[in-house]
Formats: sequence, structure tokens, C-alpha cells
Amino acid sequence: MIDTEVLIVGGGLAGLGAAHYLTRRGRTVHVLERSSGPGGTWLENTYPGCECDIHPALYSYSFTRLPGWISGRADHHQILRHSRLLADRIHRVARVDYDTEVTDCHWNDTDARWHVHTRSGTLHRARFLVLATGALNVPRIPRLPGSFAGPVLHTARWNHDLDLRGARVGVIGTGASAAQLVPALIDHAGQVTVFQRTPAWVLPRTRTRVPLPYRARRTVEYWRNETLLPALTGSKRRRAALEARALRHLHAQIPDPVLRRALTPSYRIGCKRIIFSDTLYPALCHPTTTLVTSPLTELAADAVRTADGRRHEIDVLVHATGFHVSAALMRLPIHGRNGVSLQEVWARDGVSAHLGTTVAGIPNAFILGGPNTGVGHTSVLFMLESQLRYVAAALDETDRTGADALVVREQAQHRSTTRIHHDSAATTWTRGGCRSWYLDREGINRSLWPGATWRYRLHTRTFDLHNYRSIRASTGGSDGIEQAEP
Ligand code: N01
Repeated sequence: MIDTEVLIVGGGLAGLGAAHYLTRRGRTVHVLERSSGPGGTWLENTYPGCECDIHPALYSYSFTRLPGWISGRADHHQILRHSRLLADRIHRVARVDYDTEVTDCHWNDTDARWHVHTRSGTLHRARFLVLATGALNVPRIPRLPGSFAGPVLHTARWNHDLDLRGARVGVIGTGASAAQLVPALIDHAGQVTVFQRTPAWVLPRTRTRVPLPYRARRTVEYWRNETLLPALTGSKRRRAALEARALRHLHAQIPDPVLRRALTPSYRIGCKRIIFSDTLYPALCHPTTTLVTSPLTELAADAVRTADGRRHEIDVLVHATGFHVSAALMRLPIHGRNGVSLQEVWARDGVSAHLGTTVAGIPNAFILGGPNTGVGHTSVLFMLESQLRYVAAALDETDRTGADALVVREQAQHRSTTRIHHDSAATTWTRGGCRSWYLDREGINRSLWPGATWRYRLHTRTFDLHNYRSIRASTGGSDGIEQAEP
């Protein structure tokens, strides 16, 4: 058995950020990562053209100044390099085990510790558990009748041994991943056929050419993204202006009126993730690219069939079809007090957490990138940094109150979730006339924070102890401190 103070599950940017932030505050940290290296989503997504369309100054933690970061492009190589530099720093102060998959986490009331098993059979015991497993890493593959005999890829499961030179590649999907993949594919594939079910809203990439110091650049980029928000959360005037800007971009880059019509969305901008790209539309106009808008009906050994009766011959099939949201966490058995199962509670009541971070019945556990902490218009790292501050404050408060553990009160979680759902009701994500991964089956937004990210920073700035109950491991509950049930 390995004992530690804070056990972090996941070595992506969330887990690495937590390790860095908490070790600097004197915490003893142990990171478990199932992959063979750091980077999380950026280790998995290596498709051609993969990058982050958010400026690197903003797609970074303010507390990790790593060399060469903000001057570079945020392509996946650069972000992976950044992750490795961050991991190198962490390796000096904390233990990180790669190739280590966590199979279950059980809260033990007797010793007020998390008991965490790995696939190799090691038992870890930790006072605090940080779940940084990522929200978008279980690929979603559409079920179609028939089967394709050639190579089948997903954007997050690329096969770099596959030579695409001259190949006829079919790409299903036109989301953020496809928007980066397709322009990169036309350089070497012989033919690219893009199967579009719903056109995306596309805005031009904005770049700051004036050299600015880190803080100033971060501030400029922060507000540039944040000003998109009113258009998404209710201002009709702002939305109309943003849609007009996107349509001007479409007109400027797509001369063919038929193709333009096929690419014009019929839902409100922001309902799905906005694409920031100057290269997607030119790639769709390329002579070797074909856009297919008829729905997919069947796979054949060497082709994809569509509802208009046509057969599109391809050599390679790529799914740019997104992910099952929060699936990694839903698949990991996590049992809190009295055997409360996170998965069962979420499956019954819907995915929710107080401030996207803590769940009733699950003491001393913190979800990074949890429910309603996603963003569609700016950097998720800004949200993660707010969460890290909150987690650090929670750990300090646990010590200060002399408790072994803190657990969020059900009413507090319910109140904050109700508020989030109320604030989401009028947004374009819920009412924009589309379906996206932002919404659950009932059409409720359980993914995005429905407001300004600085508001989330304000909500998480101080740890709200009154929303938590204290727990002691064994004898002697007092002063409002609840004794753990045996
Ligand atoms: O996945 P998606 P993604 N038949 O779910 C289509 C982040 N990200 O991997 O819109 C036909 O957005 C589906 O069609 P429709 C970002 O948060 C960030 O592209 O459902 N088509 C859609 O077009 C993003 O939101 C960056 O009608 C089918 C596409 O597949 C998230 O990752 C870069 C289909 C899926 O789009 C996911 O993006 C890349 C079917 N049966 C990704 N099933 C940055 O730069 C699905 N589709 C930060």
C-alpha cells in the first residue's frame, strides 16, 4: 500500500496543473496516469493539423511560465512540449506513475482515506482525491449498418503508420477536430470527402501581431474571447453582429453559391462550438475536396452510401465524430460515504457537482473540468486555474478546521446546480436550435459554465465552508463536526 496526501488521477494539463499548484503549497502529491507520458488529450489527439485554436497566452496557466510558450503556435507538438516541461518540474517534487490505470476509488470512513486500486493491483491510500480524467476522451463512433474493409480511424486515435499520400479519405463530421484535420489532409491525400450532417459557424482566426509582454497579451486575449459571450448568453444584437461577421467570412472565402448555401448554418451561432479558422473554407473549395450533405446510410467494403443513393468510394475512413462526454469518470467506479456511487447518482439525477468540483456523499474529492466548468468560447485552462485555487483553499480549510474530511452539503450542490440550469435556460447552447455535446439527453446543459469566466473565478475565489460538513474518522465528533458512521 502506498500512502499519500493528495492522489491525482490523470496526467493531462488539469492533473499536471494540480500537481504543480498543490506541491508549491507544500502538499505531498502522487499522480497516476494510464498513458505512457504526460499530456492527456494532447497525447491522444495527434491527427494532422491538430492544434488549439485559443491563443497560447491564454491556453496556459498563469503560474507556470515555461520557456518558448507564448511566442509559439499552440499546435499539439507545442502543447505536448509544454506538458512535458511542466511534468519535468513535477517529477522533481512529486511522484508520477505512468502506465498506471486506476480501476476504482473507495472512500473509507474508518480511516477517512481514499482507497484507490490500480490495474496492476497496487493499493493507494490518500487523504484527498483529485479526479483529472478529462471530459472528452472516449471516442464516439456512429453506428451504421454494413462494414468498411479499409483502415478506420478516429481523430483521437490516429495511426501514424498509415500512409495517406494519394489515398481517398472520407471524413465524417465537421466539428472543431474536422475543421483542423481537413485543411491538413488536402496537402497529401489524393481525395478528401467530407460528410457533413450540420454545418458549423466559422469565425476568422484573430492574431495579435504586436509583440506584447506575457501579462498584457494574456489580458488582451482574455477579453477578446470573453466579448463573444454576450452573443451566446442572450444578447440578440450581439448575436446578430457575430452571425453577420461569420457570414462575411463565409462569403469572402467561398465564391460558389451552392457550396456557400450548404455551409450556411440554420441554427444560432454558438449553439455548437464555434470554429475559429482561416483554412477550413479554402480547404473545402479545393479541387480534391468534396462536401457531401446527404445523410450517411450504410458502409460498404470500399465506400460510404448516402440517403441520396450515391456511393462514395474511399480508401480510409476517419471519424471526426467527437466524444462521449464525462465518460471516463462515468466508467471509473467511485464510491463515497456509505457506498454512494458517483456513477449511480449521476445516472439517476444527471451529472452535477457543486461549482463543478465537489459532489455530495463523496468527501475530500475534487473533479477538475467537471460538470458545467467547460467553455465553448475561451480557454478551459482559465476555468481549471480557478478550480485549482478552490481545491487548494479546500485543503487548507480542512486542516484549519481540524476535520479529517469535508463533504459538500446536498442542498448547496442542488442550489448551485439549479442556478446553473436557470442561467443556461436562455442561452444559445440550450435554445439555439441545435443539438450538441453540451446538452444531455433531456436537453439540459451539464457541460458549459453559463456565464463569464471571471464570474466563475469570483465564485471559486474563497472556499465556502458553510456549504460543507466536516467528518472525523473515528471518535469524538464535536463543534459541529460530524462523526463518521462506522
Ligand atoms: O467533435 P464534435 P470534435 N453522421 O462533437 C458529426 C474540443 N476541441 O472532436 O453536428 C454524421 O464537436 C457531428 O455532426 P452534428 C472542442 O471543445 C477543441 O470536432 O452532430 N455526422 C459533428 O459535426 C470541441 O467542441 C479544439 O450534426 C456525425 C462532428 O461529427 C470538442 O473538442 C480542437 C455523426 C462531431 O463534432 C469536440 O470536437 C478540437 C453521424 N452519425 C476539438 N455523428 C481546440 O482547438 C457525429 N457526427 C481547442
